[in-house]
Amino acid sequence: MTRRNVQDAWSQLEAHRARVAEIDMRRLFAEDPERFSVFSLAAAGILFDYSRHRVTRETMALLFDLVRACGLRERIDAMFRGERINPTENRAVLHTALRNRCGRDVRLDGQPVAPLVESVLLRMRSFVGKVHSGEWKGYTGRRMTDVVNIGIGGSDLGPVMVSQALKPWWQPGMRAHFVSNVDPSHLLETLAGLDAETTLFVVASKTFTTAETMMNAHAARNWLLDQASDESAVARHFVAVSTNAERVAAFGIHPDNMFGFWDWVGGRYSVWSAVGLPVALMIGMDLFEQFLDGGCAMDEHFRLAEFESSMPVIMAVLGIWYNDFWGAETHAVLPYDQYLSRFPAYLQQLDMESNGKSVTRDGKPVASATGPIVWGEPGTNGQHAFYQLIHQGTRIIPCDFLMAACSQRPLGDQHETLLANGIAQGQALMRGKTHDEALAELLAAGMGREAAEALAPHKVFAGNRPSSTLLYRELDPFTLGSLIALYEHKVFVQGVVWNINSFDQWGVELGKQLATALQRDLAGDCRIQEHDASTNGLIDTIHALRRELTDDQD
Ligand code: G6Q
Repeated sequence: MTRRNVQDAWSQLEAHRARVAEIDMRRLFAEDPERFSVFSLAAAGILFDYSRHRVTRETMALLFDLVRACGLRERIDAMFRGERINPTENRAVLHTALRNRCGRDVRLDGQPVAPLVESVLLRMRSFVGKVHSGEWKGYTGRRMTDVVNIGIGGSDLGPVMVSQALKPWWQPGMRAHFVSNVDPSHLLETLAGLDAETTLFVVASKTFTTAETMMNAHAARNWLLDQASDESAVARHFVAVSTNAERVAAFGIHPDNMFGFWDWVGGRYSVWSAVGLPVALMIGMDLFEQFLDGGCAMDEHFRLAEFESSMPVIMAVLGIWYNDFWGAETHAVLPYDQYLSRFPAYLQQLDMESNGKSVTRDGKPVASATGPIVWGEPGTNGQHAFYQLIHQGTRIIPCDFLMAACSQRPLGDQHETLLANGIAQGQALMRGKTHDEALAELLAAGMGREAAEALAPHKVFAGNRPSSTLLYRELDPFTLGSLIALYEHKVFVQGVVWNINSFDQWGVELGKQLATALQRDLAGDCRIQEHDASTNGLIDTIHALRRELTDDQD
């Protein structure tokens, strides 16, 4: 990468953006009946349709020039080779090695990584097999039926999302629960429905120091011991997933019950590691490995495809196009697939924690807008809520529609209705409805001219609003793995273009530090004066409200 080349490519795009200011997707479709085949591609079980975007062949060519100028090929190779591409934490970024199912020779500091990964997968297989066969027994000799994952952030969002997405594949009689929030109601509401004799806790924490997870894990341990009355029960009911063996042992979990991973696996990229244990406990190891296979298939596509036919690269550059050249601030992820209902939340962490940065890799202020605000909800629900703004609001909001051709749970025509709605939304965003069309519709429906003219402006849809559609046969483990890897690589490519470190997350630190300090003040009852007026005022009010409640109860 040279700064001049990047600047040239950027300037070319700015000039092009000015030339295509009036670009009109309706016209592009009318002029080119082949637009779908030109602007779509399939890889690793996913069809990606990007024909409904404000792009021409020239736009795409200039965007590919930009990623070339940014040295994308070298950066992809560096990541897969295990170079320390996370400089602020001095770490390699090798989540791809966790799903390296095609035997690439991946080394870290000269040592092969595959044997480490393989040994943990084998231990997971043995453990999962014992739980499913009933060989693994609780303190009263009963088999485990309920798995409670205790973790937060990257040690929660991946397992939650993937477990939920693969629910049709759950082993009969097994149920998964997830506790993340330090709000005690999360743990207590979860435990309320559970039987300690058949509940297995998975404490997932890379560091094993995260306050929320440790507090919940200790409380869960007490809950178990209240019923089991014997410390030895902990070994039957608690396992850990961590990189920190010492802390796990100090908690009282035997090393045999710990599943390790490594500092080269970032939290939000860790569902492929032992952090995926709750998923494996739900669907079994064979299917968990199919999930890894799907991730690997997308990795191979990303590693080997030309940029012009690389799905992650195309997704990434489209995001750059709207984010940096059209002023889009958000990106909506809209699964027409109820099993993906937690996918937007998962992507929020993946994308916003990775690319929510304002300094470059060498610590200088960035020159352009970086990561978008990612949000979304499943369709069709969103249509009855916030789609109004996407269609008729003043902002440009690129959308991803995700949908399965085949339902896991068919019921009458409902899946057809779901798909028809998903496709129609992309069509409506692209086509819009002109004033003339709106007026003609109203007149045809019998409305008088004056009333129709008054109403017509409210019925106009500007259209020309961009969306991609991701279509797959069904949401099986392989496809889900491929889908997640696709978004991971999209985020990576965008980070390369913005020249930021997508793999650290220092922005979460300050709040944690301050919370630790405030906890002491909250616990006391003294008037607080040492903070800013807002903080003092809030803490004093909490004290006063608590006094009020106590007085009322007395
Ligand atoms: C993810 C972040 C963060 C992390 C949590 C939990 O990339 O690092 O979300 O996963 O803070 O951390 P532990 O796994 O160490 O408890």
